[in-house]
Amino acid sequence: MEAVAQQIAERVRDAPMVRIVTHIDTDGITGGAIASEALDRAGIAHEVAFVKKLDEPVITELKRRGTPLVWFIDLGAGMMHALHGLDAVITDHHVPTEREVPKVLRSDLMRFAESQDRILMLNPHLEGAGSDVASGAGCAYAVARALASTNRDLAAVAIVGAVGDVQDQEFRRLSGYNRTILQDGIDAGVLRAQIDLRLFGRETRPAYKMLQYASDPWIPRLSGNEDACIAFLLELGIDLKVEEHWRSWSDLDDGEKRRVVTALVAHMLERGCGVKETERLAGETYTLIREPAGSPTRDAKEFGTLVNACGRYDQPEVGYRVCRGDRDEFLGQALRLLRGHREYLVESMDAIAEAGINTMDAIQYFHAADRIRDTVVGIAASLALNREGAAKDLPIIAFATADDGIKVSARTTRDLVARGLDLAAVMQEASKAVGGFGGGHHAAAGATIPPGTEQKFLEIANRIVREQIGPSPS
Ligand SMILES: [Mn+2]
Repeated sequence: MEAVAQQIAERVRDAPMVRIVTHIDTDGITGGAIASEALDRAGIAHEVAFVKKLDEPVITELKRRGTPLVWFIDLGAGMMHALHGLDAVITDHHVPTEREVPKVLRSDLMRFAESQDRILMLNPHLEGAGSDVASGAGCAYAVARALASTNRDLAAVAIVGAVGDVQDQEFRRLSGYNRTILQDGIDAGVLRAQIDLRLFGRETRPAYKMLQYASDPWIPRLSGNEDACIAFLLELGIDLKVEEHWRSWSDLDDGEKRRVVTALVAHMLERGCGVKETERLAGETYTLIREPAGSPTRDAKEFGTLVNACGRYDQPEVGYRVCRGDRDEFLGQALRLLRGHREYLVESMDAIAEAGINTMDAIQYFHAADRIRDTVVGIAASLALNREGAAKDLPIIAFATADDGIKVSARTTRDLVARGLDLAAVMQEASKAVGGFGGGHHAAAGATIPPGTEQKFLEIANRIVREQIGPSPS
């Protein structure tokens, strides 16, 4: 790994000018911040550009500009075939589209390949590893680390990128190269990893709110029920408030936390939750220990959500500035964007209620048209699926209008994935059939399709889902 990153670092060090091109999600923004910080520290001239996706027009423009070296982060792997003629390095963890990766030079945890052009790529897939062993930010961090060992403090932001890409979700802890990054961060005194409740909002939400918004796992009678959450904690003798301050989960002492976790486990098991589901309450959590207690940048998951809100509303630079250390103007702006995002989600739920959720025999769907922006429709679909009273036995498919067609987002539960549902395959196949493209993960996937093909797309998706999961057990 180190040797691989070293070669990219040398390439970067020799360049008179580097153009960083990165994605607008948390992973891309954190990766851009790591790369830029490392280049600044090394005195290497560079610029940072954020793109929603890397497509032909973006690549054509990069070629036209003739920048000495382009550094792609969290993207590029899917466009290898279109990059000929560019001088570029790629730190990405997406599946490379070009199968015949030209000349593999090294075998390590990750491999580094050199194509006929001067394109170097660092990507876990070249080693047969999955996407989850490192994020785009993590791959960028590897290069930063190779530029100077003193860049280990950047591990904190790299972990925010990994968590932002939910790489800790499946196993409730990070794995692969992410663990090397984590250890670097611990050694550098910027990170702490500990087993704790995994629910969102450990630092900034009142503890009862954290329970109320629990969705992974869903806690029967508590999720979505404010009064029940307050009563639950009061019965355990937890003080909810100290003077005017609502205590967050991080404000509770170890004894209080133990009491709550023990009671939550019993609560879930008594209400028929499986052991596997109940276990999801706890997992490894990541704290940026140099950030002040109670701040939105202290917990990696909360930090990631903050940064993501910036990208979703076309302000990736704001999140980027926060990642670069701004705790003043840009943090304020980022918090406003996050608040706006939460309000937008509430409005999105209203838009879904108005549009209505329709049902086919194997799927459910809604069409938000231009009422929900394409960068948010996926979360809106998740929320609609996780709402009290929602039908969880069918995957949900959502449509929204985008610049380049109709954006499709699909979400489902872990239960259906366990029964064989693979939404990535559904999105890929159904979109291809109507002249679009798509992919993603088993439980969360997306596509872009030409306007007017929605009905045909739905029919095909419905058929594939039926084939994957078979007849309903009921
Ligand atoms: Mn990523």
